[in-house]
Amino acid sequence: MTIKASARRALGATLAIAGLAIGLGAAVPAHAGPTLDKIKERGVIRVGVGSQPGFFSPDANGKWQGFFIDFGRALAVTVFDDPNKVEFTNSSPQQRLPALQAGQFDVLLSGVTQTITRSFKLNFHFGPVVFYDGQGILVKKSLGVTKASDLDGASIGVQSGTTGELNIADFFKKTGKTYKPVVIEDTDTFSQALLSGRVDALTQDSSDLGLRRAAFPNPDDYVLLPERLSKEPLAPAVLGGDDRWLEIVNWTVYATIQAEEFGINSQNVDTFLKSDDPAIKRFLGVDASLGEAIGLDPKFAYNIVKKVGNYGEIFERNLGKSTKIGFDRGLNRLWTQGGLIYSPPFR
Ligand SMILES: N[C@@H](CCC(=O)N[C@@H](CS)C(=O)NCC(=O)O)C(=O)O
Repeated sequence: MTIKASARRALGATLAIAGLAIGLGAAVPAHAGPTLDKIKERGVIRVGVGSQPGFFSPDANGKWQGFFIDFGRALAVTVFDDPNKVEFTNSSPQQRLPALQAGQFDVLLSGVTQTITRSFKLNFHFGPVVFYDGQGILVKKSLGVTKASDLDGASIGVQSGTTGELNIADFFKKTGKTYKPVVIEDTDTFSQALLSGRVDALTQDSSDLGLRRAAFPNPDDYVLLPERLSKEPLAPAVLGGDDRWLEIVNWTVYATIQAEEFGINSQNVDTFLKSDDPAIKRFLGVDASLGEAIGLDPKFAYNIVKKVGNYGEIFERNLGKSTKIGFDRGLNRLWTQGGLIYSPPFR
């Protein structure tokens, strides 16, 4: 046997094995992952949330509404093509992290800040940031304080189990002034503490404070001080150890963002089904190759946009200028418009 012939034979064998592997790869369904298996068996996704109207709250009919709720519904569309196959449970900031660790939730969509401690000590993995926030301080106007660095000796309510506890302590260490922390777990008691005069101020994610202020009987008696004490990137949190579930959460959020980047929304999505743009064809599943490759319904992004909407619609409907909350998009604008909201490519 010549060297050439044996090399040719070896190459042939390699190609045959490679061909077999490719063939097998195409025939074997993508591995579902333990969380997805459990969810499919149960028939519903379990999501831990809070209770601030605008972010998450049941409406008069008991149906959950809000910015974070819509991402839970989008996840239910990815998994079941049904935005209602999701169960929301209110849990305090103190209780929700241990509850995720204990497996009571498949995901937290409760304004959880991504931090290194939560990644390493709690074994949480975070999906894409859905809301870039920062910690603020809400004071009674009658206190006469216009900036946080003027606060001295004030009693400040802080919610237990939140990043707010450390941030406010850090802040006063830096200013060299004093404050009296009043640590409160229950979210209604927290608001009540300011309304009743038990504390001079509340500190929390500024979005949370904005939502509370909007719900107060006399919002104009309270002012959100201009400083932001911290970075609070709010992201979905899942328990580490199930990459596939994390990727489903990731790409569900990205689908809402990518749709906004393409200018596709719940009202016009059907007109885009006729688009000649290959990227849009892949995104909407008109070209099914992408969905087949990732083991999801090729139309999962189409279904999300059609049934829940794109990121901008989710923001505007729950928090935007047309609502009584009236938040600016701010950092939560698309990257193409000066914000930080960005989707990796669907290819
Ligand atoms: N982002 C902070 C605070 C979490 C938090 O308190 N989130 C707010 C929503 S942004 C909340 O749950 N508020 C109480 C509630 O809605 O029940 C953290 O991760 O520790």
